[in-house]
Amino acid sequence: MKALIDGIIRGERPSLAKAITLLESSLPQDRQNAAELLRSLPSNDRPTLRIGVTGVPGVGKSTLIESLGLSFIQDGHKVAVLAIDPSSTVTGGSILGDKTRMQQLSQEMDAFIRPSPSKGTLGGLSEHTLQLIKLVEAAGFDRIIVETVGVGQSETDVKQVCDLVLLLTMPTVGDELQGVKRGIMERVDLVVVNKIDLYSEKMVQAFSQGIRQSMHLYQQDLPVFQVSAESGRGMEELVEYLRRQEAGDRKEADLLEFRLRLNQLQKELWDEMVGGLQKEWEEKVLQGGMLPEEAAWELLNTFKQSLQ
Ligand SMILES: Nc1nc2c(ncn2[C@@H]2O[C@H](COP(=O)(O)OP(=O)(O)OP(=O)(O)O)[C@@H](O)[C@H]2O)c(=O)[nH]1
Ligand SMILES: [Mg+2]
Repeated sequence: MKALIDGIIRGERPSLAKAITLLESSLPQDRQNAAELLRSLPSNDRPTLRIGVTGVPGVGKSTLIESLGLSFIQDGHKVAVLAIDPSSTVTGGSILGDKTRMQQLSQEMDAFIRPSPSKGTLGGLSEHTLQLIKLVEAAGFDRIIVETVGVGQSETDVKQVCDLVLLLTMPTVGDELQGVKRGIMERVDLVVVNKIDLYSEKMVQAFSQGIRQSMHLYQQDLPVFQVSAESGRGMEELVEYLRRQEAGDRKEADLLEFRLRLNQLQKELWDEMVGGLQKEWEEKVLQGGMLPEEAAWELLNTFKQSLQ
């Protein structure tokens, strides 16, 4: 364990990979080691910035993140990208799509890209996202970008663990404003209009104006940027803005972590308890000495007596 932690602190990839496997494993022994690992990770004293990027599928999140990531690396930062992949909920595994899409970034020494399955327990975030963030921060990554598809509650979760949430959108035909709804707007910190290379200047301005107007309805005044993540147009202004941002209050993240740990602990306790007991009592039933109902009652009574 000590060797693993030292490896992580030195930012060594094999150690990081090993730790992630541990965090994502469901074997009881691994769960115990994962818990110990999380407990022993030193908290990072270098300031880190966690940026959540949310938006509907295909709006250009990965393309934007690649461009942002490369700029951060040029500034001397180490960049970790955690892509929450909702499609993998069905298959149970992560697709590698994003890794291949962020081709340039994934070749950088100072970048770490991790597609992460969304387990569904916390809406958009995988139950291990926060733990992953802590892990990469301990490994010296100081710009953490979390990619999530903006559906339903997911922004809420991103907001809980990130310092800054960026809503990515693009001009739409007609007057439907993608993602600009109450609830969502309340949980984002800046709006970025992407793919401006595909639309006329007039359309882009009208769309951005629409966003500003609906923000006013909710008494909000968030910065709105217009970019083409693909061609790089407008990216410099966005990067400049992000350079000035600092980590915010992380109370919510701490609370969430506490809740996660509690959940995990309860589950482990329960599994351990029920697992052991179940076996013993199942045998009594299977050997024909008892009916299942009798076994259940006797088990309950034994338990009650033990409390007295
Ligand atoms: N023309 C144009 N195309 C873009 C721009 N940004 C992204 N794209 C294209 O849009 C498509 C989707 O981009 P992605 O970055 O994969 O989008 P995403 O939001 O990460 O998609 P999911 O991960 O599937 O949710 C790709 O074909 C990109 O090349 C842009 O600024 N202009
Ligand atoms: Mg993507």
